[in-house]
Amino acid sequence: IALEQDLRRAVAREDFTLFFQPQVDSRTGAFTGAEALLRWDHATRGMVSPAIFIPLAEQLGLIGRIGKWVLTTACREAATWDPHLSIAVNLSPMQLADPRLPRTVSQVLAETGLPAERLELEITETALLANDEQALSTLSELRRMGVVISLDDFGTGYSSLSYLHRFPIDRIKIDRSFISGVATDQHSATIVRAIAHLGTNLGLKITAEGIEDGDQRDFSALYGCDNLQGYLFSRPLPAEKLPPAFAGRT
Ligand code: G
Ligand code: G
Ligand code: MN
Ligand code: NA
Repeated sequence: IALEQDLRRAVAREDFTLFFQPQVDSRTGAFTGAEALLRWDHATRGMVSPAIFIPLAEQLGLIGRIGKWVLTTACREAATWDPHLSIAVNLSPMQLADPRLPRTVSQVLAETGLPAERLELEITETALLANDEQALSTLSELRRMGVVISLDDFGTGYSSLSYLHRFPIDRIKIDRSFISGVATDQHSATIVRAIAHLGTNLGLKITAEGIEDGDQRDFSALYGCDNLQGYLFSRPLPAEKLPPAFAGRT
């Protein structure tokens, strides 16, 4: 299909941009960093969502190159920020399955000068389900390097609890489908409280995603989410539109 050819061309030309969505400390409101969100600005289709082209990129064997570009671009940008701020980068299941990932990450960190502690890699439960042994050894190695591992879209996958037990995970990101209902729907509120309680007691950090109003913010903060992300604070932005607090001191 046409999209396939376009994607091959886009990869060859590195026709992508990264947006950055700021995150804040739930107690102080200060920025803690941002999540990098990939965009493909297609000539006729407009912005194509990664939800559509990442699976295609995996199928076509293009994910390695796209992933490396995202990682390099995100780390290079974050290296210019205030050193308290971190960058979160999404990894697709196939990236996690690639045994070369730790080496790629360590090369990118060396090349960009970003300290490993400032890089957070977001993986999904699906990625863990798909490649158990490989994922375990890769995540352990990344962790040894000092990289932070977070479990994205938490609560929407399969047996979440066994993953928390089995894999070296530092943070969980509670999916926005639960956060959106915390003030209006008892079930959502109960689920968010339970996830935050469980995570905190397992020694994990918790991010609440998709915060759109003050009630969702207050609820998430009250029940132990240390980090908040959502349109209430900021939409995903091009690097040059990030707030002044992101500017490095040099
Ligand atoms: O930002 P947006 O709503 O378009 O993101 C849609 C989906 O694409 C989300 O699930 C997000 O995690 C994923 N995504 C965004 N950027 C990247 C990326 O750089 N790599 C991968 N693998 N997924 C991404
Ligand atoms: O799957 P992942 O969590 O990586 O995807 C993040 C996606 O959520 C991005 O596409 C981003 O644009 C979107 N997003 C971020 N904040 C909000 C929000 O407050 N509301 C909604 N509806 N979407 C959000
Ligand atoms: Mn994410
Ligand atoms: Na998510």
